[in-house]
Amino acid sequence: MSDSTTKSGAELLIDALKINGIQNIYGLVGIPVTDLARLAQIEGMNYYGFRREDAAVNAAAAAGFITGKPGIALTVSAPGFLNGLPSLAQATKNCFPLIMISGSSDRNIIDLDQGDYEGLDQYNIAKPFCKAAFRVNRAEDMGTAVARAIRTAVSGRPGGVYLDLPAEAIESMMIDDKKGNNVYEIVDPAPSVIPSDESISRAINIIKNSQKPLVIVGKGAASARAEKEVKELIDTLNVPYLPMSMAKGLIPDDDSHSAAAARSYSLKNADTIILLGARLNWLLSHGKAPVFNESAQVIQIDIDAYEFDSNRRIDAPILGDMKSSLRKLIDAVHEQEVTVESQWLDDVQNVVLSNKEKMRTRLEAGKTSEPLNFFGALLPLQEYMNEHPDTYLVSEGANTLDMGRNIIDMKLPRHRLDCGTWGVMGIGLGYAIAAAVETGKRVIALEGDSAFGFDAMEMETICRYHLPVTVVVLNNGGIYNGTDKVVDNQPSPTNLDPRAHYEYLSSAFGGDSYVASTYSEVKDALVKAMDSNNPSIINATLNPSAGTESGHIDNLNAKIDLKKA
Ligand code: OXT
Ligand code: ADP
Ligand code: MG
Repeated sequence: MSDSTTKSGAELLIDALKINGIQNIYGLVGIPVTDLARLAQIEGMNYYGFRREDAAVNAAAAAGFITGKPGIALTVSAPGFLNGLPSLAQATKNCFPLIMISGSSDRNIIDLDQGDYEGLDQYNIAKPFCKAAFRVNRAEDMGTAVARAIRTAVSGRPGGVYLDLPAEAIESMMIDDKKGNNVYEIVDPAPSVIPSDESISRAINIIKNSQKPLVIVGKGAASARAEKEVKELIDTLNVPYLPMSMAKGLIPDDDSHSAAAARSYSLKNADTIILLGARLNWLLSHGKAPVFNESAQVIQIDIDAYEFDSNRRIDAPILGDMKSSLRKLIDAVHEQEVTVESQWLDDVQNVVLSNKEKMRTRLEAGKTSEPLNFFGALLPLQEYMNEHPDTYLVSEGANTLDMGRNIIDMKLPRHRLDCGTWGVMGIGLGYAIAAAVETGKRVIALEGDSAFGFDAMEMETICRYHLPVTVVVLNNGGIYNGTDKVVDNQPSPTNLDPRAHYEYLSSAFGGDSYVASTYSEVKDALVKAMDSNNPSIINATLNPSAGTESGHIDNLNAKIDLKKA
């Protein structure tokens, strides 16, 4: 232990996190980081212990998205580090600010490959999967390492940072002469990036000549906390917008400018696309025909110039942070009195109304559908979220994800988290835990039965901390559905057991359990579960034939003629 004039690397790490306003650590301990986690608690931080590192790192990533400060994850060396690595990569892909800290073996043993306990060259392995990796070899560098990690995670395009802590650095001591320990609060961790006047003028000229502009709002605008500016731009121009899934709620989904229910129509017919913090990746069909109009002009605001021209020509790139860029663009719209014909919004609204009417009919039929289908199971969630918009919603699965996204309206920013840019299963419970911990609000984790299986053991974590999380499992007995049959002597690759009692996983750890097989039962269970504030699982048993291959993205499957085989 240190005396009053010396400090260990561990103490300096905790001091540096605390002085920068970081309160929570999500992790899984063992050699060499157990005492580090204990010390964090003694020093007044909150430590949340998980059952697998990927869930802990996912939780930290979600904490980063929700709070705008980097979430902190802690793992042990080699296997713990490797379990956490996919989530570090995902956070980086999703542009979520995160610092994954892993204990590691000492450099001299690793470099000579002398067979240390859980020895692995983690620092070099992590590099391709994150924005930056740093290794701290001396206690006196701890403050600098934390400063660099925080600044890298949150500035520019946010992302994951890896911090490698050899055991020696954790326990090594330095004289704490206050002035020299390098632990300090970072000044302006994510500085504003103001776009150039030329880039704004270019965009304004395009909007002036446009009859049918469509704004696409992505999770970059949500990360930037630019909801006020996004709404102001859309209201001022009076144009439709399409929210990407984690941008839902930035403007309430029931806003009359929303084109979410006229997705194909608005993308195909827009003559100008204004991209706000959304990449033209697979989720937006790479900006290409037939989904997009090839001759549409594209304006793109992004903090990372790397994104411009990634998939198609960007006619007006605006490099800047979202809030500053939108402020300048909106001011220019006002100054130059730019207006857009309202006919375009009317046309989009007509398609929205017609599609919503079709959806309403399906939902109404779902109320009485037995066995239960997705519409009947999701309608109670729509109704609940309409009444309690401050509830956080985490979602994953294929049909569960796609239908839930279309059916459940969001009204508040950053309240929806889902499987993101990679479409990854296994984020659900980690994200739900972080949402509950960071906000103190109630959380629904809406899970396909396959998706739930990836991190179901975190139900114990939820129960141990008594978090107000209700997991709703839409159990159709399979990946996509439960009726696939390929050969007689084996379950199909997509089969799961439709009789599985997922709800037992809650009662096993002291939480509440519900089974529901009709609309009314799901509705009753959800109200009871949410009112109780207890951890709970609702096992909603659906018709095993409900659900289609890959949900809405079957077009991405590699198809083989199975009959020929
Ligand atoms: O305009 P048109 O006519 O086109 O209509 C559109 C909208 O206008 C309209 N709409 C509405 N109408 C009326 N009212 C309302 N409110 C409304 N809103 C919209 O509806 C249509 C469709 O709209 P949408 O959805 O916006 O448009 P579209 O074209 O679908 O959008 C395209 C996308 C790409 C933007 C969208 O689909 C999207 O965001 N998709 C995300 C897809 C995704 O990420 N999927 C997850 C991965 S799938 C697969 O990979 C899975 N795996 C493999 C695996 C993974 N992923 N990870 C790991 C670690 N290992 C393995 C597995 C194992 S999924 C999976 C498990 C699946 O089984 P589960 O049991 O968990 O789940 P179930 O499927 O439920 O059984
Ligand atoms: P979605 O999946 O919702 O379409 P993406 O994750 O593909 O969104 O895109 C998010 C984009 O937002 C990234 O290109 C990222 O660089 C950008 N971004 C992130 N934060 C900011 C910010 N503060 N200002 C501007 N752009 C941002
Ligand atoms: Mg399923």
